[in-house]
This record gives sequence, C-alpha cells and structure tokens, in this order.
Amino acid sequence: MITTPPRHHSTDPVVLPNWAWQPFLDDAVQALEPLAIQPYPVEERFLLKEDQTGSKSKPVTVTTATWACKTEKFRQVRAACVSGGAAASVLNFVINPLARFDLPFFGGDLVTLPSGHLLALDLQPADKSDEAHTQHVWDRLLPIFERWRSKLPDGGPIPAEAQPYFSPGFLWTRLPLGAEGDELIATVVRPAFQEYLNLYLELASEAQPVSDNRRDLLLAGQRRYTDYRAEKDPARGMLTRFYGSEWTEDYIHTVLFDL
Ligand code: DBV
Repeated sequence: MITTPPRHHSTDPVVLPNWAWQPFLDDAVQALEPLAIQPYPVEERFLLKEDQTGSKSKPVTVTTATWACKTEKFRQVRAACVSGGAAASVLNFVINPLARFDLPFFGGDLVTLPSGHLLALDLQPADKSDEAHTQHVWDRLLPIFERWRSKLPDGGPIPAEAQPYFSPGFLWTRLPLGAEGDELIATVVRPAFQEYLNLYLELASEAQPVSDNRRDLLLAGQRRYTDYRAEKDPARGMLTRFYGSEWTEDYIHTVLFDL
C-alpha cells in the first residue's frame, strides 16, 4: 500500500514516491516561490485522490495530486500530477495569467504511458491573430525552441482544430520508454522546461496592466482556449478509467480548466 502525505492546502508539497516528473514540479515550484505565491482554492477531493486500477489479481494504485497557487499576475497556476507506476505518470502544468496582463499561457504536458512518452511544451496565445499579443513572445521563444527541437524527434501531426491554440514554438515529441528516452528527458526536456518557464516568468515580470477594453479582449480569448482544453482534454479517458466520470468531469471543469 502506497501512502503519500496528506495535503490540505493547494501549495502543500506534492510527494509521490517514484514519480518520474517530481524534479520537473520541484523546479517549477522553486521558480515560482520568489513571486509570493498564495494557495489557490482546490477542494480536498482534488488535492489528493487515490484509487486502484488494473486487474483484480494485479491491482495498481494510481494517485493524482493537484498543486496550485495564485500570484499578483497569475489567476491560477496548477499542476495535475498523476503517479500510477507503469500504467501512467503525468505532469500537466498550466499557468493562467490574469487577463489584465497581456501574457500567453504556459503549458507543459509530460506524459508517460505504457506506449511511451508524449512531451509538449508551449507558450500558448489567448489570441493567435493578435500581433501585439504574440510577436514579442515568439521573437524570444523561437530561438529557445529551435535549440531544443533540433535534439528531439518530431512528435508528429496534431489535430488541425488545435492549430489556433499553439504557438510556432510548440515543442512536441514522442520518445520510447527505456534508457534512451530517459537520457533525452534528463538532458533536453528538463532544461527546455526550465528555459520555457524562465522566459515565461521574465515576460510576466515585465508585463504592465492593460486597459479594461484590452482586458476584455484577452479574457474572451482565454475563455475560448480554456473551453477548448476542457472539451478536448486528452486525459479524460485515462482519468475516467481511474476515478469514474463524475470525479473526472468535476476535476476538468472546476479545477483543471476553471475560467
Ligand atoms: N493533458 C491535459 C491534462 C492532462 C493531460 C490536464 C491531467 O491537458 C495528459 C492530465 N495528454 C495527457 C494524456 C495524454 C495526452 C496527450 C494522458 C495521452 C492521451 C492518450 O493517448 O490516451 C499536448 N497532449 C496529448 C496530445 C497532445 C498533447 C497534442 C496527443 C493528443 C492525441 O493524440 O489526441 N496538452 C497538449 C498541449 C498542451 C497540453 C498542446 C499544452 C502545452 O497540455
């Protein structure tokens, strides 16, 4: 029986034994700490969830923890952390800025399934057609993207309908399980994650409040993005298998994509 320490506040440490993405979450929390983070309200039933999956004779415990905070410029920062041994290991990490600041979303999707690793990093626009919103971000993101992309295999096609929500700096790869994949995760994906996040935090530190009008435009774009992510969440099937559809739908709509 795996037991993990209880969590009562969204900023309580996440400690999931043998969770492959622990160093990534620890890096992110450490990078955020100087920003005077405050807990973000998350119901107890989502802070830590544990259930059995697999067959009756070979049960596997799958634990999902949610870490979350808010800051002066971030409406919600949240990490969905899934640890289920060989069945699944996931860190899905999103920073949702306040619409008062002209910032993209930070998104990281680090997924290990029995079929291999799926890894995605991006600074995703609230409105891809708005040059004032995108260009200065892309100018600084693309050199970072190019450097790390050259060291990773391409992840292959993504749905055309997702196109409006990605930046040209979308780092997307699939890696095999085993030593070769682990090596690329340690030497490429982890520093890439740190650089994407550091750039994002730099952009955030420079961001100044915008007018009410502009905030309303940005907010409309944020809602389109969030609605899309909730509707198409690729984790829906996996989470439903582990925890049932009631918990999963509530988790997707009231925690993961709650704008
Ligand atoms: N994805 C989420 C959340 C997850 C999660 C909240 C709590 O948005 C995990 C967990 N992503 C997750 C899982 C899979 C994927 C796949 C479990 C595998 C699904 C499966 O094969 O069963 C990037 N993630 C994917 C895919 C893409 C992304 C393109 C493949 C989808 C497909 O094949 O249909 N997710 C996508 C993206 C961001 C992101 C661009 C932001 C950077 O978070």
